[in-house]
Amino acid sequence: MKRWDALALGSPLALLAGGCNRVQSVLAPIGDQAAAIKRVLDLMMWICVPMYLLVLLALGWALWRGKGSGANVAGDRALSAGLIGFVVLVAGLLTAMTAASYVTERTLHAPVVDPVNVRITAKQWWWQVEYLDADSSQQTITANELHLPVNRPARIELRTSDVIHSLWIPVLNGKEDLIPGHDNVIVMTPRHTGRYRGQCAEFCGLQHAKMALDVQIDDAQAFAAWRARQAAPATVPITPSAVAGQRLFNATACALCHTIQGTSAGGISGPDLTHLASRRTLAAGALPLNRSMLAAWIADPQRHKPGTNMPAVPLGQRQLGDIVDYLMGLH
Ligand code: HEC
Ligand SMILES: [Cu+2]
Repeated sequence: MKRWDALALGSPLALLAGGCNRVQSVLAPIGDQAAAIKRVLDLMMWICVPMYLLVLLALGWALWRGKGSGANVAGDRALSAGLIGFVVLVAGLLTAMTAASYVTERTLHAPVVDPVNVRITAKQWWWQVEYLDADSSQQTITANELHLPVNRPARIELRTSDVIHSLWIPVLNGKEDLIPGHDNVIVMTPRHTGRYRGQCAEFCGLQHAKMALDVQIDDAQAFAAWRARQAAPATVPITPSAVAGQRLFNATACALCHTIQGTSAGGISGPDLTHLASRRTLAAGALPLNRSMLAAWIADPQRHKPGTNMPAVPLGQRQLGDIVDYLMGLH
């Protein structure tokens, strides 16, 4: 069945993709823009693969013919005519590919109606994701995860606060750079729900490879519910250990780098942790988010992501446990 699906996609390459995972594949687009890019790829494959074979055949024929006796005037004349035809064919096909690529580029940048407005700021080495809204109480901020509703365009402003990065969510669109002092915009219109993955596609330093983005496409209802949860202030801790954890968080260096909305923690050099426990990954996809991984991360960030801009803050076992209790309660 998979094989037939792949064939139906119409690309020789899609056959190969049949067996690969589809979370982060240009060959299995789930958005309008990525689908448009893939159509150009398909066209180029359908033109270039046969042309390549044709050239190889011609080469084989020339080698085989070269072994025979010398000139054959009538044959040479047919050969010239054939060559002229071939040149015209090549020029025509190249023009068709250029035109297709131009038209696709235009559609990728076509204006959109009623988009979800998001701003992604790349940092060494994580993504800050803001949901923009005319109503400032609905403006929310998260990190390393992008939630979008299906069948509605998202207009994403791209910024960076340090070096050049590049956002690449292959199932949704091509790459777009995030350049210091120059805002870019990328549009993505997802057509399928599910969990996908993006990553930084421009070498940006030590942990460039661990700069992933967890992408979740939901139906409109689930997306609205997620937005509403994100707009709520942080859960107030109740268990004694979580209460102690919050006190510690605010008393140590954590609060200097991290914001937790509705508390005195207001640092901005690290990811916003207001709804940390609702995420699925830690440190831009470097680790899955669960209790033990969170404890391991806080105890020694450099071990899991060498070079990361989060230092290890000295904590006793008990204190670490309290902070983890507090953070795991922030849904
Ligand atoms: C000097 C600033 C700084 C201090 C101090 C700091 N952090 Fe961080 N923290 C960061 C940065 C930067 C990142 C992003 C790291 C990355 O992904 O490369 C981060 C990431 C995290 C994450 C993962 C967030 C996510 O979205 O995946 C958690 C959880 C976290 N820090 C908790 C803490 C706790 C708890 C403390 C105190 C014990 C602390 N941090 C102290 C800067 C800091
Ligand atoms: Cu990067």
